[in-house]
Amino acid sequence: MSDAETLFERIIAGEIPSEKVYEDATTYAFRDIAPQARVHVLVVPKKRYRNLAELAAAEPRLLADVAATARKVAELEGIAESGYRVVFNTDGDAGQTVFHVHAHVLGGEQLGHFGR
Ligand code: DGP
Repeated sequence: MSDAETLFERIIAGEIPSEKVYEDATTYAFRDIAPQARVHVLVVPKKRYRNLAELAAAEPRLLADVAATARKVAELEGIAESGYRVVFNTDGDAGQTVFHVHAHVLGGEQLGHFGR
């Protein structure tokens, strides 16, 4: 992977503004700029991996941190009881656009079934 900073590294560093929802030592959560549901928050590990597969293989404990932050975001946003969706778009057919692994936390309304 190139050493060039990704968009999300610049957001984590505060070089690009974002609407922070939660932050801890290893993860950062902020609102998606183009929300696809009433609640749409992105959770990123501060350390960059390209996608879920690379994160899971290299640092499963950091993946667990991302999952814990997704749960924390759901609690903070008041959707933990009503239900929510967590999505990791991974490479081409999934339409991943930012190659710094991130979980989409979606909810706050009845979500349509996903697929094509
Ligand atoms: P993906 O397609 O899974 O790689 O998701 C990337 C998401 O990042 C997409 O839903 C839009 C969001 N996004 C892109 N640029 C920005 C930005 O500058 N700020 C914020 N908050 N979100 C962004």
